[in-house]
Amino acid sequence: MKHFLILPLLAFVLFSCSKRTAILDPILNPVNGILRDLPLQSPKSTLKDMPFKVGASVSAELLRSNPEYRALVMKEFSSLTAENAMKFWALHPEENTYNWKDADEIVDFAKANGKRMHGHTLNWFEVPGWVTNFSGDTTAWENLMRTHIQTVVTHFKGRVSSWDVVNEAIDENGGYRNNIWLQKLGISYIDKAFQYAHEADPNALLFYNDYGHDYSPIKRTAILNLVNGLKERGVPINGIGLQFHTRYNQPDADITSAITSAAATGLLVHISELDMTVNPNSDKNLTYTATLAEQQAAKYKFIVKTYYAIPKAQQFGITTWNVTDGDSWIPGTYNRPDWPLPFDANYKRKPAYQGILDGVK
Ligand code: 9MR
Repeated sequence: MKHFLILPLLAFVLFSCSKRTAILDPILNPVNGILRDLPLQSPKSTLKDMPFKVGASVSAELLRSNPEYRALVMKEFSSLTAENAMKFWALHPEENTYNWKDADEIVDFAKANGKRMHGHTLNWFEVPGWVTNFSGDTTAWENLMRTHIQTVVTHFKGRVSSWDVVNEAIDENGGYRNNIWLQKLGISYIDKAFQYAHEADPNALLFYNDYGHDYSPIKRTAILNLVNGLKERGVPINGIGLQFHTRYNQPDADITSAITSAAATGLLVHISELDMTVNPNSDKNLTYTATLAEQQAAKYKFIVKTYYAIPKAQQFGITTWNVTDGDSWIPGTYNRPDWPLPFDANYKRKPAYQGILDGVK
């Protein structure tokens, strides 16, 4: 009789030990060493339960083909941005061809799962070849820009509630970025892009989105001057997107300056593309230690805490750029190992995840 009891007990003890070892022993984790799935603060709390929207940029292809990715996105986030599917080259690859498939799939997914959908982006320097090769006078260029913006905004009207209208119009020295729109239309292209978007959907919230607030005071000042000028001229702008492709060792004071100065515009503030390199020097042999992961978590926490201190009415939300370390754009773009996000490549929560939750404690 006794061994009927002992066997299950033994199995349970062995099972518990093996789980514990797997969690604590970095060598047994096949992917990134120290990563582990954190227990949640309470069984039900996820990023969806934060006091403001928490989103991620997503890929249509991964949502379609990867059930774990899809389940994680469903479970954790309350807002989505298309990583690439709404870019000019994705939606409008030829002059008379629009390709809505990927973007519509993401928007349908967001709607079916009760998530806010943020649009990215109506105007950017990255354009398809047909735009680069387009020839025409100022009116023809205005028409091209208006047609694109209004066709896209109209297509998603009522389904996409906010847009990054103009993306990255300021260069590293604080001047206007020398892109095709500046060359063909002059600086008024920025005002016009907002006006065209507003005409097509007066209910959509319109954002100016850029990077560098956290590490470049010159760029930050130029961006704030730009958005304050838009406001003063009565251009329909509702918010400012701080991309925040930041670093685990960016000084706290820089982060505070970036967030509080954006809030001082009175606009909605969206931390729109948050990720955090732990390998800013591109060390090809770097490993992700527990210390590095904890430092990263502390910086995530500081960002969230600082954001949570701005007026509630301006808290549009925080969006991470990509979902996990496995789909981050950073390792491929910079050809280096990196672990920038709150989830590891196995879809498990990292210390950075807990850092985000702790930021609003
Ligand atoms: O993550 C995006 C990557 O997959 C694309 O190849 C790249 C070029 O379109 O854009 C990346 O996203 C960028 C975003 O659209 C604007 N801010 C910087 C982001 C990272 O480069």
